Amino acid sequence: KQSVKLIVGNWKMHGVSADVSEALALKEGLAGAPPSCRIALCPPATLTDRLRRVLADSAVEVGGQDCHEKASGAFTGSVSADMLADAGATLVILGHSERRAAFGETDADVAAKVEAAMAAGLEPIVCVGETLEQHEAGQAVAVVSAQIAGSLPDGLSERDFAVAYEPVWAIGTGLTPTLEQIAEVHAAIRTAMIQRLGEPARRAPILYGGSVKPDNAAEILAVPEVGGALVGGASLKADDFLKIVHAA
Ligand code: G2H
Repeated sequence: KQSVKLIVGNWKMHGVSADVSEALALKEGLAGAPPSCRIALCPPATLTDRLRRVLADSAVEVGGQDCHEKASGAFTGSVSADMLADAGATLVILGHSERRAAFGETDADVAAKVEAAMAAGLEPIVCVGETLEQHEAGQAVAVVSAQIAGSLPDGLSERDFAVAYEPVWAIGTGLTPTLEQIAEVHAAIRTAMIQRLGEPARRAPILYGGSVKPDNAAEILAVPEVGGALVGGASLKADDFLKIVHAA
């Protein structure tokens, strides 16, 4: 095992105060065996502060799932990067395919949000991925390369950040690409990152996301250029998430 993997749980729009018990169980589960990876949970924004308190004396970080591109203002219903940071977040997922598809976020929107995250001192996790139609047309590399070129703002390589490759057709479906496909797309993403930001972009981990489960995590995390995992459904239960953490 080479570098430290980054394992991020994305709770999506799941989680009320009772689910804080899962974060507590995660902390307790890690107490006996300190993990060799970096771990974060990204709950709905309403639980950011609660999880930060519960996880205070553990190594588990808390992150956001999205942020507005402005720090504050008349944007009813939105949450800014500064607000997430104020509530204890250290990272923020940006450009998730559900945001791109359901909320119409473009690469330019994502780049603006990444800049807001950088200004707030949050580490952005920038998501890219092709749809099933694009996958079947053999366009995965072209699609993610274009998303990287458009979604990563200038100056990002001077900061800590991560990219997540999430094939849209693998999200919440139980389907995953072959290990060879993951390796090919991750290598292409690395090339696109370096073309966009230069050599320093080599440091940023590229996470894989899309139906990561306890039984496939170890083989996916062993693929070259897979620097971690972005885990949705399997991050909601501490037992499953712990198994993935221990596979890293
Ligand atoms: C992909 C992933 C988490 P799941 O969206 O970001 O979700 O693991 O449920 O496929």
